[in-house]
Amino acid sequence: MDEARALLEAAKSVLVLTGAGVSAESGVPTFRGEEGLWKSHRPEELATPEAFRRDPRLVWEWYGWRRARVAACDPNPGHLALARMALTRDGVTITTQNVDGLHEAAALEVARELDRDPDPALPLELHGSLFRVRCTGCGECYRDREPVDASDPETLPACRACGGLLRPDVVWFGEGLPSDVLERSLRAARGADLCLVVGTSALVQPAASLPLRTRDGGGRIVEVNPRPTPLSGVASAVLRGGSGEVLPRLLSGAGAPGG
Ligand code: BJW
Ligand code: ZN
Repeated sequence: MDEARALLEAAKSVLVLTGAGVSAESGVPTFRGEEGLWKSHRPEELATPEAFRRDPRLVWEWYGWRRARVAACDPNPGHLALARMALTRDGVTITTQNVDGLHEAAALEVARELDRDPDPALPLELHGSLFRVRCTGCGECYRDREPVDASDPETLPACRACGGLLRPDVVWFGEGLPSDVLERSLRAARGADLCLVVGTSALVQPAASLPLRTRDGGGRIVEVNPRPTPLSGVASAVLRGGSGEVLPRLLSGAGAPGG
């Protein structure tokens, strides 16, 4: 903890990379591991464009269920501590693999409390959002939090512009990440003195290689995760524990400008 704090205090620019584990203490299931979402659903059945083409009803059933579950969750002390850091010191970028919107909710909550603009704490969403849809016909993309009726192919969400079938605006296996978001994340990773990696198994590319960009540029890596990952061996400090408990301790007093 002392080593991690010192690295954080010395850093002028910090990239925070988060994964499903940062939302675990909010009640959002992770993907892999004992309680993971993949336990009951094989990824190749549900999180690929082929699966959606084959059975859009099944895929929407899963996403509808996840939307409803996430909509009932709130940011936890880990999200709030990250948002507070991003709003009270310069040079912090949060980039997330999560599609649950909880970093954004935390940014809005802390910005309101501090009477600031939430922008510096809004995350770059590498894998899209559960609460955005994209039309498979005309490409229109918009925010949408409506409950999904996936009981029948006829009731699936339809585009307000052309009536075409909508899909969740998330990134499935084999699809490219949104290029602007990826580009900004890569730039932030290359320029960071410190990459704080929180709650990701670091198995899914290209997100998992962002911390290595920081290291290749001479920066350091700090990991927060109860379990080892492929990044643990290259991290300068590893904090084993849940991020809802570890981050508030790590980041208390991290509001001072870096340097
Ligand atoms: C806690 C905790 C607590 C628990 N506190 N922590 C290079 C090499 C090999 C393969 C590839 C490669 N490049 C691309 C690939 C293929 C593929 C890939 O990476 N495959 C690997 C699995 C081998 N990548 C892709 O296909 C990507 N696309 C791509 O690269 O396209 C290239 C291209 C270019 C040009 C044209 C076309 C293509 C896309 C990847 C998309 C991933 N999508 C998903 C689904 C998103 C939508 C949805 O949510 O449904 O994203 S998969 C899923 O995994 C989801 C997650 O964001 C992602 C990462 O998971 P994450 O967040 O790490 O969660 P878990 O569950 O794995 O881990 C949780 C962690 O939390 C654990 O470590 C716990 O210990 C910890 N934890 N409690 C802190 N309280
Ligand atoms: Zn359309």
